[in-house]
Amino acid sequence: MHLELKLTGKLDYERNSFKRLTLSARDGGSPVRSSHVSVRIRVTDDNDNDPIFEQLEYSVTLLENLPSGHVVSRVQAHDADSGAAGRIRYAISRRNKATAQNLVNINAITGDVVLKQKLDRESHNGLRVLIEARDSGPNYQRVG
Ligand SMILES: [Ca+2]
Ligand SMILES: [Ca+2]
Ligand SMILES: [Ca+2]
Repeated sequence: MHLELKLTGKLDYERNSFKRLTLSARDGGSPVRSSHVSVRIRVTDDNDNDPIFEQLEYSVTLLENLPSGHVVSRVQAHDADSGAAGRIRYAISRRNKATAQNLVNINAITGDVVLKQKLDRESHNGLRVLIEARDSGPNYQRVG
């Protein structure tokens, strides 16, 4: 006997990584004779979730002349995938203006944003810094 199973929808590892089906076959005899078979489906994880920041915007007010090395803020993102596909690395975006790129560094793992130079109210007031989170999986997702 030949049996073909077709997917009628998308499998989602995050919702259900394991499925079990029981199939039965019966003949047309009298009495009916039947048997059952169980099919187990294991779903593996695809990198289908982007890292998502806890906040869309982080806002800090700082006193000028703070020393370099001062931790300005900590950003956090989450990624629903497992393994490398959910492991997040942070970076200061290359799309930032030079002033922002020269002013802060970010710890790729903790998300700590650290001053690289002393703050100057006259040149750094109202500065915006764009931070990226990306996962480490294949076909990584980058989110600004
Ligand atoms: Ca999914
Ligand atoms: Ca996934
Ligand atoms: Ca991911």
